[in-house]
Amino acid sequence: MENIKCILDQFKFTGKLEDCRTFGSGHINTTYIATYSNKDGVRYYVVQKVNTNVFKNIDDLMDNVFAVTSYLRERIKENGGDVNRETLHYIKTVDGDKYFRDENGDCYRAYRFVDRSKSCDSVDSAEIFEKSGVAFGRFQRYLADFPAQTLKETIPNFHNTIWRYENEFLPAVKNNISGRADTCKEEIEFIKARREDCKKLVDLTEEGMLPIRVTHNDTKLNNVMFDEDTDDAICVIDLDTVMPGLALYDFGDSIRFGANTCAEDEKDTGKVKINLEYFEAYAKGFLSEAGESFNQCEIDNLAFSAKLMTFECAMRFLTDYLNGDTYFKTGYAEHNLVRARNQIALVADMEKHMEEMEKIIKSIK
Ligand code: ADP
Ligand code: GN1
Ligand code: MG
Repeated sequence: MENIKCILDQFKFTGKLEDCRTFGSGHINTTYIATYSNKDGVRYYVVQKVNTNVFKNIDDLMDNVFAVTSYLRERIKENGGDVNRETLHYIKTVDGDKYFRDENGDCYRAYRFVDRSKSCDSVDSAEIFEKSGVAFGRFQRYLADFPAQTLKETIPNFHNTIWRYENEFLPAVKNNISGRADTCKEEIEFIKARREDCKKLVDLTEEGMLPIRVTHNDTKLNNVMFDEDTDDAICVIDLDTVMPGLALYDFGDSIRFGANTCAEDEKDTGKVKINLEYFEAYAKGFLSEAGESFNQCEIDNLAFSAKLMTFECAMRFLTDYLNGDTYFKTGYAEHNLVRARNQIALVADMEKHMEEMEKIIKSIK
């Protein structure tokens, strides 16, 4: 705790430090929960070391998250919500900065732990998943009039799937830095066979068919906090990739993670399937909040977006495996390959069930 204490001292926390430990299962940042006590009881704070390999410009990133959270606070107030629990509340450093950079160049930021909340790494029921859909849909609706041009692109081309294919995946295969290309020939071919899919949403956007909106872009289930008692989804977190994007990215990425019958890194790919009941539940929740403003092209591509976001993630995991695991946190040597195989199995199962997925979307009004 000694090392992290020097970091904690840089923030305006109140009370006496009781405990600080790592927390959560995100693949990018390193998250700590710090416990402070005072005469009224205990208070928890979240402190994060931001991944500067992934996010190159931390000033831009923190400007984005401060701007988005203060805008959201106004929307929540207007709608009679609880501003303390329904969006992140960042805490400035003792010097009044939005984050602290230490002598090694590592960057830390802090916010309040959302009171009486929990996060979930897997979906236990259709109801819970529907609730997360409501939260992400509402997030998009609340940000509908946010001045998108003021947001910095924290990761350029984040969901530009064809760009990732041409500029990241193909070079990774060609350069084979890790020497692992021989161990994943089938997976490489699976991705190559679907090159045309990579362009579809980018092309529709360029043709003016899909509107650019302010989107979250990383809508996996553990990026929303649930109420400990009621299981209501109360607060969308992990705002580092809030950028101009497509509503379809947010929809598709949630399905990729939450409507998989298995964890994203289940090794037995025979168990990996799309859960259509969960797919329907999420679509209902998400569309009940965000759907009113959607055009027909957005509606028509919801099912496809689930497949595309899963495909993109498969390609990103495989790319990272080929590059020698430099992007995602991994727990063991083959972790990225296991994740890529899992996501490939899910794409294959979605392809089998695409007609049913389309039908489900049509049935939702
Ligand atoms: P990463 O980019 O690594 O995914 P996140 O911002 O999603 O980082 O944080 C990782 C985990 O930490 C979350 O999944 C959640 O469990 C926990 N967490 C983050 N922020 C909060 C918060 N304000 N209150 C409670 N838990 C949080
Ligand atoms: C990362 O940060 P986290 O764990 O919520 C990644 C997402 C991937 C996801 C795969 C900034 O999300 O894009 O879909 O892992 N975030 C970033 O689980 O790259
Ligand atoms: Mg996260």
